[in-house]
Amino acid sequence: MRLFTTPGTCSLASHIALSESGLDFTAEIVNLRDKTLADGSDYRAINPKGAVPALEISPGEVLTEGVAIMQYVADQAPGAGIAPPAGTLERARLQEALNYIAGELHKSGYAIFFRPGLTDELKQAQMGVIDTKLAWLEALLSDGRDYLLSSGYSLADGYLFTISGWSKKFDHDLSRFPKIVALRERVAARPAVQAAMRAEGMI
Ligand SMILES: N[C@@H](CCC(=O)N[C@@H](CS)C(=O)NCC(=O)O)C(=O)O
Repeated sequence: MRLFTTPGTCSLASHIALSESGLDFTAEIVNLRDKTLADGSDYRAINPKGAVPALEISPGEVLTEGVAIMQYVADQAPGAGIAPPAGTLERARLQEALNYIAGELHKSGYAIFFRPGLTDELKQAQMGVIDTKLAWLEALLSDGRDYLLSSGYSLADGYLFTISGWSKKFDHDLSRFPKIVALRERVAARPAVQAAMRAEGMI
């Protein structure tokens, strides 16, 4: 399989999932500015949406959307234990967390910071939006669990780690969410996470 990824973006979450899975894959770096691959070819020939991540499962069979990619990967490697079995309530809890991170935190939250020409006023207002979204996850962790699912580490933690990593880039203060900060430290210490970050030149 080939993962199309860009360092510093949301595709790190899919890279982490693949790294945790133990499946065979290669990572291809996409230049998102001009939508090209390392050999200069047009990335949109792989993913017409022009966004990362994309996973080429076999020639011509390309899966897009991070939440779909991560769960496909987890289901190919059930022994890795990064997603509860399909059909269980715990799997629905995983989908609940993934959907929240994708829709609320990623696209309606942090992604706004990437908009060109964002004024300081709008940036400050968006910090408040993100704080509200993070507060729900902080509350979820208040029962003493180490990860977003009470059953343990899952795809959702790799995704939260990836997206909340943008706080540093945009001077957003994460210290008001100590349980999320502690979760981030646990995720960062995982060998598979370090391998994915190293492969993307992030550490
Ligand atoms: N709905 C997609 C969104 C992916 C997305 O927003 N990717 C960003 C990087 S974090 C991207 O490729 N942006 C460039 C573009 O859309 O042109 C998913 O969840 O996978």
